Amino acid sequence: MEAHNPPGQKYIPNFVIYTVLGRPKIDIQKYKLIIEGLVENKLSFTYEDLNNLPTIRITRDFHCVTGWSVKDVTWEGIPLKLFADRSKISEDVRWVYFVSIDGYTSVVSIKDFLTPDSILALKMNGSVLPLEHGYPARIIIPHLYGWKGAKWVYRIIFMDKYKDGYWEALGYNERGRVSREERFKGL
Ligand SMILES: Nc1nc2c(c(=O)[nH]1)N[C@H]1C(S)=C(S)[C@@H](COP(=O)(O)O)O[C@H]1N2
Ligand SMILES: [Mo]
Repeated sequence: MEAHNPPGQKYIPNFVIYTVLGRPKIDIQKYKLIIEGLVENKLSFTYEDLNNLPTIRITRDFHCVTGWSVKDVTWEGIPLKLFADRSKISEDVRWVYFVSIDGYTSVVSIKDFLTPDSILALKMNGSVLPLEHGYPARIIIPHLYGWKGAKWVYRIIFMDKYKDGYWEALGYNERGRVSREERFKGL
């Protein structure tokens, strides 16, 4: 889909599955997505609730910061902006922090979060998101490196101050934009 291959990336046919903290067990009856932080309304969604929200479908290349990319992955999910709108985020919000069931965390700027093709993905390539790719729900922000896309996400926290997630604490970049090769901190 993209006009140019991004700098420093090589295309491979299939995803490498990353589970730095293991593959969690999911009890879908108990699953809840919590929207909190600097919001007027704290929100909670069951998996059924999520499946009743409006979705968009996007096809984008996927880029891991370690140098591999996969062409034309199709995702279907809820625009992340919907969660910001419905919870009424404060105008002081600058960063958004994701917490996953496996204990993984990541952080993105509010600007990247509110991009029209930033989604909470429920489907991948036409099927319900496979467990290893983040079922029941994962973050997909196609213009950022893959590590920002928390799988098995269950808390979305709006913040004024920046806070490191898992990879950011190990030296990876705050923004993580692919086009600018924002791989590491201190650029
Ligand atoms: N919860 C969780 N989310 C995660 C990861 C992880 O280890 N745990 N790895 C990240 C990294 S580094 C990448 S590149 C993508 C890979 O997505 P995939 O495992 O669906 O291929 O997931 C991201 N989200
Ligand atoms: Mo990655």
